[in-house]
Amino acid sequence: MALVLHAGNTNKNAFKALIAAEYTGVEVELVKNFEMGVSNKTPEFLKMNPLGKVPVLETPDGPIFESNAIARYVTRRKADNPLYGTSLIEYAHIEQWIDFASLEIDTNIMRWFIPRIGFAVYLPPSEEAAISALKRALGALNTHLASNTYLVGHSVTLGDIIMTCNLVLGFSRVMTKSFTSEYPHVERYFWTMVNQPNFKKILGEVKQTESVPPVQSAKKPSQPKEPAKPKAKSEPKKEAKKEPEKPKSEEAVEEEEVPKPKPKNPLDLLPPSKMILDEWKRLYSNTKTNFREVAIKGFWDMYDPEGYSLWFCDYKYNDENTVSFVTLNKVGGFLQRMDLARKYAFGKMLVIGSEPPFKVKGLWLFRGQEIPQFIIDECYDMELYDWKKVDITDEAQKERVNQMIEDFEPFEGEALLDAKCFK
Ligand SMILES: N[C@@H](CCC(=O)N[C@@H](CS)C(=O)NCC(=O)O)C(=O)O
Repeated sequence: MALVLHAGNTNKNAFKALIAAEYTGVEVELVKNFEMGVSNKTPEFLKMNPLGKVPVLETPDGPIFESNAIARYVTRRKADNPLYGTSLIEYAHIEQWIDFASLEIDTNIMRWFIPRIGFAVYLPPSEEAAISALKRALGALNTHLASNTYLVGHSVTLGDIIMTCNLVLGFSRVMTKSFTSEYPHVERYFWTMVNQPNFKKILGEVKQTESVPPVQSAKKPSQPKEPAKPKAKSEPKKEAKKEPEKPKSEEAVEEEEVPKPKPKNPLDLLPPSKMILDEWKRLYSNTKTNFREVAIKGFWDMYDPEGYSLWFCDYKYNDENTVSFVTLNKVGGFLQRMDLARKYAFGKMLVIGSEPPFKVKGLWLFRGQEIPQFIIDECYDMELYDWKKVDITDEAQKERVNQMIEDFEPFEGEALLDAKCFK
């Protein structure tokens, strides 16, 4: 008889056991008609998991909660299982990666994602700390995957299943391509995993998010709902184990997210511009030599002063920039948060000086004649800088633009610690 898994069909924690079941052949079925906030708050459910959280697996020997424990159980029901490695040391390494996936990857993705969608208080320094811890973990994972196809050994193990399920939420909700491109081996690993037939059957088509969700105001914790009325007998029964759709972090989240028609960005309503931002970004990225003659000249040939404006920014608190990596992380975090403006902006951020305190100065190209209001509203870093519109009739200012685009050194008499580009 199949083991019954209590969770909705978009729960990434439930996917762990369902994928393990595909590999081991152990029969696991999602419970029928599960309703988040109702089914998991009944007295019967609370006897299985006093926290009222999902997933929970019913077994002939009693219930199990905590998704990793459930996935381990489903794996170990099949003796001599390659999902658990072939030696004690492989077993230990699989356990190591399971903990890493949970404590270093999942925790930080959640600390980034959950406040953004209003299910916890949004605090910019906490978000910065979460992103920076996540980057550290992804860096370490990337290094490991540079010389390993799988986390352990030469085939999929439970470590890969749990890691991938945790990454699914990151890739599909907060980690944009510009964020993950720093970790090419993680990208290769992730896309290989989610396209394995046993993963794909459960996860469906996975798509990488194009933007980080804008910060929503904190939501009140959801009240337990009235239990759902029994359904009429004639109603067709849902399939127990159907193909999950888009992965979501928490079904509670999914429930409360009422899809609203996306309002058009006012910048899309501006008169069309002859300047195609992506063409400039491509030219910038593809120019490897003769930068001045090719990229800078190309920029001014393309530049449309009616459709776009250029801005210098100057960090207001440079005297606080006493530690190089903290300063670099601060700028990295800013660019990360500008993700929502990718269609409408290009930027260069210079970290200047060979000794602390470092100066942070930037150049931004924005669609329209003003700094877009939605960026000011959504990206708190904007107020940490003084902004000045570039006067392109002033040759000195134009030359400063050129130098910032091309990472000219020395910049205003000083060496560059780093130059970051937003494109
Ligand atoms: N560490 C747990 C996390 C379980 C969890 O947070 N479940 C969420 C849905 S993904 C839940 O049931 N939330 C409902 C609640 O908090 O009442 C696991 O891996 O199973």
